[in-house]
Amino acid sequence: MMAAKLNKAIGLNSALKAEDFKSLGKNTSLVLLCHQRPDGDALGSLLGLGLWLRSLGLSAHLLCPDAYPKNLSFLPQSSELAILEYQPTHWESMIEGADLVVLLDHSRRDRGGASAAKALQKRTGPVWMIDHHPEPESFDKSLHRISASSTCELVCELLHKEKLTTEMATALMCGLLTDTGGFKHAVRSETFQAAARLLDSGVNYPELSTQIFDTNSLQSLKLTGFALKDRLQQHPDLPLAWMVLNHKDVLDYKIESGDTEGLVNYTLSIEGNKMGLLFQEKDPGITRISFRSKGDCVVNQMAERFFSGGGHKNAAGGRYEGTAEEAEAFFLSIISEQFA
Ligand SMILES: [Mn+2]
Repeated sequence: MMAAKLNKAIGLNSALKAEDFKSLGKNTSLVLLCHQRPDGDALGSLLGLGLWLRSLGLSAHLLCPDAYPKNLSFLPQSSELAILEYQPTHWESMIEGADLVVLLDHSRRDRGGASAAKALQKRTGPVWMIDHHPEPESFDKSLHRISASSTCELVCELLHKEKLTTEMATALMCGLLTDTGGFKHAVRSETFQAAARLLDSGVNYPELSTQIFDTNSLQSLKLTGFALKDRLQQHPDLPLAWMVLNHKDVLDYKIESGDTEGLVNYTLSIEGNKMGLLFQEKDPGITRISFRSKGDCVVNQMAERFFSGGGHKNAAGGRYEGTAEEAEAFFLSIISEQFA
């Protein structure tokens, strides 16, 4: 009885299957929604699942809360993605009134931004969810596994018996590649099984990997050089390195979102390190912090407890009200106990 109650509370008694989508009537109005500041996995799962639904003859709206990074606009059919914040009233009423809403790559109703959260709250119809982030809310149906590398891997699981076109497979491979940093972390055997199947569905892997990873601008590469030379610090006693980009750095290097993508990973590439951080003060007095870690070194709890953030065990984000240097000093004051 207890177990059944618990399962109901976390939505495990209603595992989402491909058949659930296939049994929808052709006139069903569907909205697929990813999380704010969408990344490769958010867009990949949105397009991968969305294109498959359309191949069934269903008309699915593929919705991002806000604009996606330019370097992902190569994804097949990305012009089909709608941006909620460009037409908030229209999309809020769509989220509220659609026959079915599916959340992708997030499992808490506030992760799609305030506008989507408001509409989801008013909504009385079903909401389904496919995601791999910890601590999901309850949904009418869901496919949720923290152990999965990516939401795209879960979409592959959902569609394991379905035929995938090259476009669907390319979108899904994008999520596998980006959420694992090029198959470097968070992988399990199912990840490679999914990747093998996507390759067999026609993905041009060298081209895709170039489009995803070889996208530095000259400016962002020079910023990387500066950050490595002048801003990278190693803790004297702990397996930990970090970089601080203050507001002056942001202005000097004209840092835009995307320019610092991947920068934090250098902190973990130092032999023996288990944790790495990047502090960035994009707006004066507000510092965003990226946390990365390896193995059993967990960062999402710290991000949540001290930096109003969250995320995965080994990759999280947060913020601090203060300059980058103040955020750094606060972090250093609390960090010893994390390694105690
Ligand atoms: Mn993801």
